[in-house]
Amino acid sequence: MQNEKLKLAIQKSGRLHDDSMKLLKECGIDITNGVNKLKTEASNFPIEVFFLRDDDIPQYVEDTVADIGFVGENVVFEKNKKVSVVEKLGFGKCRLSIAVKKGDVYAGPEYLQGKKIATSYPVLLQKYLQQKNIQAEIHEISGSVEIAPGIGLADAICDLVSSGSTLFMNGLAESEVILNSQAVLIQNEQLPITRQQLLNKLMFRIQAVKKAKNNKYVLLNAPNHKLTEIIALLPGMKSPTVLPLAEEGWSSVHSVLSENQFWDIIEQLKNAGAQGILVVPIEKMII
Ligand code: PRT
Ligand code: ZN
Repeated sequence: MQNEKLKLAIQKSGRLHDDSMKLLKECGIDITNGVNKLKTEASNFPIEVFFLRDDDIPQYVEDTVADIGFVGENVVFEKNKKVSVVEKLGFGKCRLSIAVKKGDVYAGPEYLQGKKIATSYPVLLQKYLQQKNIQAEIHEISGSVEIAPGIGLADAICDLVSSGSTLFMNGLAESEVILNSQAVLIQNEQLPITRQQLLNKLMFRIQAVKKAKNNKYVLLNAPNHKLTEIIALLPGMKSPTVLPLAEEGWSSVHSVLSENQFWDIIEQLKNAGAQGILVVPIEKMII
């Protein structure tokens, strides 16, 4: 169908909103209208964007109000709706952790036996306690979970942590991580084929953006007698590009390095005689 549009749900405001909008922009998708509306359209890609509370996104995707959504894994697993996780998006990273009062000795999950735990994640917490064979009382509260131990409402909490400063400021210590989370793309499990094709197009762009972020373009000068040794250090997309320099006996070598091996390889390249090493960010990477 020519006017077919993919319906994407993202967080209206909050921690995932800006990164969700940024990812769309990096994928070359122009969202022209403001976000004060419930939904808007892109001017250059067949997509409609719905702005919603993050907690509602899995339900809307299950109900086909939206075809896909960007939402935290923590919310996806807690809500337990019939949706598929398609791709990790690399932002909104945090962990769901148990925290106890600073000074309390936490030697392991058995500490929680018979205790009161405050959380906004009762499903994930219950699952964890069951796995560990612990009986505890779960107090579900929707916000400011971190104040619960201080006001005598609970002995421990189970909440999201990123920097850890909220726990610190409330006299709590992180004692156990029960889930590592980041934003993911979810989809309805029965997308019509035309929507699936649009999603494939979007996925192609998202993956190109993600690969580019995880890689750097490296240019360096190498004496020709060291070329074999230097090339052996470089993975490249196929193999490195080698071009002769104006100066006799030297070449310019271009390659792509992944973020996680970057510093190790740069050091080895320098030791092998590489000079004038330039490292450049990559905008998109299509393999
Ligand atoms: O209005 P709406 O319901 O859409 O938003 P919300 O208030 O429910 O969610 P929001 O915007 O706070 O978070 C949206 C998503 O961001 C979460 O579902 C997580 O996937 C992700 N995320 C990443 C976080 C954090 N990091 C985070 N640190 N969500 C919440 N926090 C909170 C945490 O609950 C605690 O209160 O930040 C505090 C701890 O942070 P640190 O840095 O002090 O450790
Ligand atoms: Zn929410």
